Amino acid sequence: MADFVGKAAGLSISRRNFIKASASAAASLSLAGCSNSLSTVGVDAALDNGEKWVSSACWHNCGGRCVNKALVKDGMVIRQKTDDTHPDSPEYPQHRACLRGRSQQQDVLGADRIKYPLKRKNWQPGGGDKSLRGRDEWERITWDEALDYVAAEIKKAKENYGPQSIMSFARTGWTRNVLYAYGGTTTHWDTTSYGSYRFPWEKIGMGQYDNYSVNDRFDLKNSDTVILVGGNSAWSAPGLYSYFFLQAKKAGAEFISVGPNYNAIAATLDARWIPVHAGTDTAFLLAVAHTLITEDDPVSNPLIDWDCLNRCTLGFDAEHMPEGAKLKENFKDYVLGEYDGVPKTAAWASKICGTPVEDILFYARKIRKDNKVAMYHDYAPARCIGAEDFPHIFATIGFMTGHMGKPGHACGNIHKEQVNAGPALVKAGGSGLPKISNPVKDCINSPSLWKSILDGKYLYTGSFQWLPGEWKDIDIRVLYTEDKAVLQGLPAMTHGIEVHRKVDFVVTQAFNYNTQAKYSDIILPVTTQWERPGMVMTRDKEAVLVYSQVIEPLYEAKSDQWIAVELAKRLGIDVEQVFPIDEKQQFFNQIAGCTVISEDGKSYSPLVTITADDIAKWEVKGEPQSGKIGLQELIDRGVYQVERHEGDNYGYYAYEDFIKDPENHPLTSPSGKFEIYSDWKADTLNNTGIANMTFKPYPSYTVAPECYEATFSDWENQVKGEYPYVVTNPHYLRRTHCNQDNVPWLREACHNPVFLNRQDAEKKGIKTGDTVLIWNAHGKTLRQASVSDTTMPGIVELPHGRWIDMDEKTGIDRAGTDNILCGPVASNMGVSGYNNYTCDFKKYDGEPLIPDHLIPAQTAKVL
Ligand SMILES: Nc1nc2c(c(=O)[nH]1)N[C@H]1C(S)=C(S)[C@@H](COP(=O)(O)OP(=O)(O)OC[C@H]3O[C@@H](n4cnc5c(=O)[nH]c(N)nc54)[C@H](O)[C@@H]3O)O[C@H]1N2
Ligand SMILES: Nc1nc2c(c(=O)[nH]1)N[C@H]1C(S)=C(S)[C@@H](COP(=O)(O)OP(=O)(O)OC[C@H]3O[C@@H](n4cnc5c(=O)[nH]c(N)nc54)[C@H](O)[C@@H]3O)O[C@H]1N2
Ligand code: SF4
Ligand SMILES: [Mo]
Repeated sequence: MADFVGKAAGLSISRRNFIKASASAAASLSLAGCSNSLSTVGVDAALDNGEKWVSSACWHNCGGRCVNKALVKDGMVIRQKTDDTHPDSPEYPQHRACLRGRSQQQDVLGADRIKYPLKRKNWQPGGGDKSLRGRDEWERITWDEALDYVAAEIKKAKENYGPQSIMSFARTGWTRNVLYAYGGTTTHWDTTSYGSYRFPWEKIGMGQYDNYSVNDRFDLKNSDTVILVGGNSAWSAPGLYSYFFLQAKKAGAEFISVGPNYNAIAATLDARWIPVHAGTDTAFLLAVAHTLITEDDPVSNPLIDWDCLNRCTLGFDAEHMPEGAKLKENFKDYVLGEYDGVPKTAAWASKICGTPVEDILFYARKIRKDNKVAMYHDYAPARCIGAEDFPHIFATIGFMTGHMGKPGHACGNIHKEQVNAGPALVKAGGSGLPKISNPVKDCINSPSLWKSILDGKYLYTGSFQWLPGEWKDIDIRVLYTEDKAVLQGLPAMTHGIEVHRKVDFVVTQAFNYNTQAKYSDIILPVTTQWERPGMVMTRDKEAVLVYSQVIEPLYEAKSDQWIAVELAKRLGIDVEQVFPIDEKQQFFNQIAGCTVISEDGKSYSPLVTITADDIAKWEVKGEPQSGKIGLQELIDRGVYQVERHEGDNYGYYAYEDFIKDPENHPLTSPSGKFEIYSDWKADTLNNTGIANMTFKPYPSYTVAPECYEATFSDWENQVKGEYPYVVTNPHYLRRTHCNQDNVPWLREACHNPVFLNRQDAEKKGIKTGDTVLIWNAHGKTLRQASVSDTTMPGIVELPHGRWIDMDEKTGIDRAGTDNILCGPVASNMGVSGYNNYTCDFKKYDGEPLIPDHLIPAQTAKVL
């Protein structure tokens, strides 16, 4: 198999053409789906002998799910393409891949693939020289040796210190299931994508994260105004989401973008920019509420939808308080300053959020009840320390102005594909594997995870339960990482590295030499999804993707499940209990279980026609069934998509029934209404002990431990402190988190600078291209500057996910790694402050950085 990669070097896409194409895509919109130039269907008519297009997975956690195909000849990939299964149209759009999907071949066939099981040179059972983790050399070992070592270390930890001394990190969790069956492991809980939306907001009547809180995509064009509060779909949700916005733009909608930068989607849609410091949206929206309350006149200037507010909510004013409220306070009087003497005026908010007063007034007047407005947010504003009340105030504003439940009006989240909200029209089947539960209850909140392990104690608040905090001892001995990037992806990486050099044993399953692998003792090489039987993934609500095996496993790589099974055998676990069926059967079950909605929009029936011959050919267990597409046709197409048309039965308006008739269609809160006042919320947040902030039962403004206000040493007199800038971590076009960071084409197309505001940079004599040192109390990192006016003054945008490159002598990371600077700081809900931690920066006087694409790929040095 070794010459596979040599052969693949002759891929027929030229690097120059790829870079040219993807750089211009990045500059304009970054997503293939928005250009109509690629609407040719059936371009592969003239395939050479032996060539075959195979539907190839793009499986990372980006939010998109696109059609990617690999042209395979003699077992080798020679080209990629995207969706040409049908002509493109707004009603029935193609699912075109972005630049990352189209470069997947460079990830799968990368120089950094782990070829064999590896053992760190200075590792000995028990740890060896642990300080060399992350900088040691590697020795090739056999699979038997590797698995025996891993099993022995796990057994030792469990026997000597209990199963809670093993910490497992996994997304899918095949090996984790084995470890659960073996006695369990400590885990962590992380608000990740959702920030403060991870809270059970359904208890006050809101949908929780990733619910369908807005309308079907066909309704977008009915809005006159579309507001995006912290969303940049052009980078962070490639695929159809931006394409849907373009349809609304064509239909005449005006766009407004609220956030700390004028981002790519705002520019594409020619949106009006309302600048808001990161982490201060709650203050901004409180001032919007103040403006609505003080300017509203039901007759001469109707801004507020009093009918909606009075029928559907509790806690807005003294006349609509919930029974038994502990605090005799209501939202309206708080906003007017009745309790603290501070009216939450536009001038008050402007000092906090940096938004000009006239922009706040403009926003409030624009969302008046009679305008057709869709107010959307992605979760970036919720991924801030102290963003606890952002979801509550966002929905409160929606109910105040009545923008929900009817055509053209919406208020809610549009994370990933959720801008096309409503129940899925086509669904994937389950794999048929059993769920294994974890007997160990220890579960640590992410921001404090590494520090807790170093300290040997942590604050237990349950797993996403926000229980009253209780300190517990913890003694972690083994770190087992599967398909998560915890060292790279969690806050406080400096502590993370210390932890990785402290524990007895670190093992990682990895296909490339990523950060987790680098800081391990044993690396178990896994196959990528291109080397496995296949998988079904869902896309937006209109499609399922079916990916097939593209190539044979490279080198000695094995699937995660194979590893899990082998480990189970060594740990004495009954394999049948954890993996009663093999990977091919699991793939088959996912396909056979796909269901599709009927044209009346009511019932679901099997999607795929499966014959007795198919079952025999696949050598799986199953029953013949009839559906809308044959098994082989589905495999060949790689996608099944429900065709939409205006007036079809798949429309959806969030909150429609509730707004029309709240008594008979109650929300999920105890009162059945949307609770602007909730004692449960305040009590839960105020008792976690994670931080000492005090929250009110209604949305209010609170100052967080690290945030914009913390950039001042004297807030009253506006004197800046030691770390005068706020950092945000945009999810960057070049990567999905840390995935594909090493792909040469992507590195050349997207340079991964730190984005700085022009005035801020000029004050420090920094120009675009200069190497900049960025630092704070948690660490130091370097990046090349990109200076412009699209970043607000006071904001430093450091793209998320760059693989660490720590200079051990200086303690400076040369990669611009976000979590070197993002520290172990959280507010009461345990939200990671990915978008509002503080820093300072200056022009670096050491050796300047060279562009990432000129740096050789990070590979394991095998002796
Ligand atoms: N500072 C900062 N930190 C952040 C964020 C931020 O904005 N700022 N964003 C946060 C968010 S929103 C999220 S969702 C998280 C994401 O955090 P993670 O989910 O941990 O991030 P990924 O980079 O997707 O990690 C996936 C890892 O699994 C590996 N992998 C992929 N496929 C396979 C496979 O089949 N088998 C095995 N064994 N390994 C595989 C990849 O190589 C990669 O190392 O990061 C969070 N971290
Ligand atoms: N290319 C790429 N796509 C991805 C990912 C990736 O890593 N790379 N990750 C995927 C995942 S798991 C996630 S969670 C999503 C994340 O998706 P998003 O939350 O949309 O991603 P971000 O890029 O962090 O932020 C979007 C915009 O919000 C702005 N913003 C940041 N902080 C604030 C704030 O406090 N208030 C306001 N109003 N705006 C703010 C940012 O400046 C940015 O322009 O992306 C998904 N898609
Ligand atoms: S990275 Fe995401 S958006 Fe890009 S092709 Fe893959 S699935 Fe689609
Ligand atoms: Mo995320």
